[in-house]
Amino acid sequence: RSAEEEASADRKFVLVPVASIGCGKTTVAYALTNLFNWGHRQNDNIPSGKGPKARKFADFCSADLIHHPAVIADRNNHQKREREQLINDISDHVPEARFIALHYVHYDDFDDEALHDRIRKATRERVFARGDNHQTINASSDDQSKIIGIMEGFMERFQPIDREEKPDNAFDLVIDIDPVADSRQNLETIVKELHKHYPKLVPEIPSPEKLDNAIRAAFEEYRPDIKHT
Ligand code: IDP
Repeated sequence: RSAEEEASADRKFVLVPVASIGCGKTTVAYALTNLFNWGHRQNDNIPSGKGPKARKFADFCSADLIHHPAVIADRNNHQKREREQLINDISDHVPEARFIALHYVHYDDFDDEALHDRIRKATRERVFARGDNHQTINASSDDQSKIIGIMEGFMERFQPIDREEKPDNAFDLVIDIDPVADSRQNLETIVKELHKHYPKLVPEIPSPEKLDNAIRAAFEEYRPDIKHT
């Protein structure tokens, strides 16, 4: 293909959060969808049933790319094997897809334990404030220690992005974001980075008022579609 064809080719983007529970993934995903009308797939909304759930999740993401330039693959993707599965399964259907990581940084090469404590504090506070407004975690009725246990599991299994090695070297771009920061701030970081690297996808940075409104609407809309018992 000529350089011109390459430049005008339809690009398809998959935004891949890499996170633990309570980092604000779904809130930011709603806000991005409000701003840009992209696809948004929530792993927690896929009923378990016949066939592997991970494959179904990837297939739904691929399907969204038929009508949207971008989709947010909303699950924790905190392990390399999950990222590899997602990238491989979507690429099978959408070979031109480009992958962008929304990396909620859990390791900073400085004092990881102190960082983990800050993340624990912030995410627990958010999850317990969320109460039962979630598909699988009922923070006000379930035993607190059980929920803390589930959240710890994600923290312990978390594998940071390694840009040099497979599978993370398949990411076109890695956007580092702060799990402890407000979702409003993280939204702005993401939008600015996307605008800088993909001006066709994000032709202009929305005004501060638009970013505020998108986050406010995300908090209001935040109601799980289905509830697992
Ligand atoms: P997750 O998808 O990463 O698990 P969310 O469900 O988006 O995280 O957020 C967890 C809870 O924290 C939700 O109740 C959400 O409304 C709340 N939350 C998200 N971002 C913020 C924030 O910036 N400040 C306060 N609460 C927030």
